[in-house]
Amino acid sequence: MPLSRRRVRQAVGLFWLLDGVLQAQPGFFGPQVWREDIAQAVMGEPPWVRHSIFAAIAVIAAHPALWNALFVAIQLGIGLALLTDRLARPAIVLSALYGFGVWWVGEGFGALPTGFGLLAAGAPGPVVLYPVLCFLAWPRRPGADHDDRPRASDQLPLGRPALVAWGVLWVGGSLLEVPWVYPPGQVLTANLEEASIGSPSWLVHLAAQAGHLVAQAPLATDVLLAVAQVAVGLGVWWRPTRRPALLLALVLAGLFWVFGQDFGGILAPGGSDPSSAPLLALWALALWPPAPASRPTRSRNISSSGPERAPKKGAMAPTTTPAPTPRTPEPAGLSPAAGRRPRGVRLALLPVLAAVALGLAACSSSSSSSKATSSASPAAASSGTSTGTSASSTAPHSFHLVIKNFAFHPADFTVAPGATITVTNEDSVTHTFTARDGAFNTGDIPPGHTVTVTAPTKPGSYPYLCLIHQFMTGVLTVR
Ligand SMILES: [Cu+2]
Repeated sequence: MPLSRRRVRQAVGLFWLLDGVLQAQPGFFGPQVWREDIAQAVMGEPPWVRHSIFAAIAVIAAHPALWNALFVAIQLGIGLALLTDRLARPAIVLSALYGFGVWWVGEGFGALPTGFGLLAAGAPGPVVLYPVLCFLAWPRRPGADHDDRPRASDQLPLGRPALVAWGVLWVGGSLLEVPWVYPPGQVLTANLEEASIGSPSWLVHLAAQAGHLVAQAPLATDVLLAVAQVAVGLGVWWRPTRRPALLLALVLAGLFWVFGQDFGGILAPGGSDPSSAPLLALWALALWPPAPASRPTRSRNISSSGPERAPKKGAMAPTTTPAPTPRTPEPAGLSPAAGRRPRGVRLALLPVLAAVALGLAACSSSSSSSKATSSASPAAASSGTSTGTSASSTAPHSFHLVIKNFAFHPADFTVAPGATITVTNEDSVTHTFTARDGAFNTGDIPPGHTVTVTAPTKPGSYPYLCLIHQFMTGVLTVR
């Protein structure tokens, strides 16, 4: 099972080849895809990110065929170099530079600045994971590590840095589950919906089902996901929990791939990579420890109970076992007998404690954030583009509502009975403007479209939402 460093690099090379092939789809050689798809990448990003992306896209869209041919060549080149192990080092450096560019321009830094990034949805982005994995599997001497698989179960396949990076990735990912900005579960549901756009109908259906499930218990889902990610990130540090943690990582990667990433959209035209979940799985396999020798040797308990040390060449302790074993001698500290380590157990509890703490933090922060959102609504109203909510007693007979960055602007507003409400969708995904009691409904408003509805004639308060993204809510008052 354990992968050598070379195998890890080759696997990443295969991903680069796949991406290169996907990048060669006819659409990418025209300007349209760049303008449309990339507009999605800038959604909700801070201004400087948006501007830089638009500037870069303008350059690419001016000569799309030329640029895309270059991109295809770079990706195939990196893939071939890694796969054949020739020029692996320059290829890794190039992949980091190119990957950073894609991460910036193509992915808006994995949507991390928007508050919509989730490990489940592909954050921080495959183009980040490719180079990171390759640097962790950096060739020691050109061509020298053809088979450097770790053989003893206390050896770390990619060394300790891989564990550190893994922990940062997963524990960091758990922080993204904390409802900092949006109420619990909403970022997840929004991502589920969005990932499935343009995918085959069975996948859209599956994502919708998952979305409904999350909507039933949003906070519990967030907490559960956060706890699982912390367990994955920290569990690999202790030998007894390493395999379960990696197994959990594989399960999560599978769920992420299907529900959060929709296979990276490669089932639909225009998909340019299989997203990050396969990389998470590859990484988990690369960390997988070799099977412990089955012989119950009473070896000395030398190895530390805490985080393990990177393998050393001569680390094997001279055994005092009377009968010398015929095959490979077993390194110290990995027999079942050595498994009783009180301190190790206590340390292994850390991820659980951290998870509980995180869960509590999530709870408290969610309750405060839901308050914050409701009070934030009036503030959002100021950005409304309308004759709108003035304090005057005469409510307007026409009103312009704008949908932008997955929110209604303004969220709460007042109109006269039977007023005309014009709704413009400035996002690059479809939204609706729908009363919870069905008093009005625009139906689907495609990106860039404007739709008009008539306000109810009966005065009162009408809570409304977007049927597709049910966290998008507001209240229409008729008086
Ligand atoms: Cu919507």
